[in-house]
Amino acid sequence: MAPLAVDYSLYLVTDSTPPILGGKDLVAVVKAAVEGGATIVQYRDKTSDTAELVQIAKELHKVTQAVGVPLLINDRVDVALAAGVEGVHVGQDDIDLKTARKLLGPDAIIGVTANSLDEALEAARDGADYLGLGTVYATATKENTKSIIGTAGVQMILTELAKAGLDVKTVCIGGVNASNAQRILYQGSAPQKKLDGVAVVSAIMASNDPKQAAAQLRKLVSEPPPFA
Ligand code: TZP
Ligand code: MG
Repeated sequence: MAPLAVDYSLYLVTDSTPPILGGKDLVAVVKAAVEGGATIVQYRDKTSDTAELVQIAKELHKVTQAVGVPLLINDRVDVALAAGVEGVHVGQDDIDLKTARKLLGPDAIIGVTANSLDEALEAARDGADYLGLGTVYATATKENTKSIIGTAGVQMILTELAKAGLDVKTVCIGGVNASNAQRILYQGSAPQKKLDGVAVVSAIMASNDPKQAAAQLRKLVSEPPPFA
């Protein structure tokens, strides 16, 4: 299991594609984001080749290590091992969780995408450190998202995980931004956070001021919404 101290509250997932990153520099954006308040980072890159992935992951790791923020790699256990980062995030079509754990060891942070209750229960039982629940809201950032589960779907999965006595961290992803982050995180019944964090791509990566965007989101996820 991952170290207890992992803070999932503002989880940044990177995107290097022009519609999101624009002409900005990936490493500079991640540096600004972690300085602004992102608490954990996933390097997600579906286009670079393996050598490039390892090279970029090492550059990102320098930036995240400087502020004590964990770096995970999307999909690729081999890249995570080569770059010496803290963990991976795998989807349902990637390497299975048990194999990833065997390769990375007990201290690695391993997260799994869960789109349904069954996927969430299985990943939690198999020892995922956290679940990425979603897609919460429709988003232009990822094509072919399996299904939109909404906050009701997230709430249902959280309730069933608790009933099953499964202690796993949770974040949700898909269409999260400064206008809805608090509501999603606290699910309308503050002061208790219902999820451990929110994961965002465009809300930070597409911003012209990623440091400020991260700082604003961090502030929002760190306090209950005023209507609660
Ligand atoms: N997985 C489910 S939705 C998504 C991923 C990687 C993209 C979320 O992007 P955004 O810009 O935060 O809506
Ligand atoms: Mg994947």
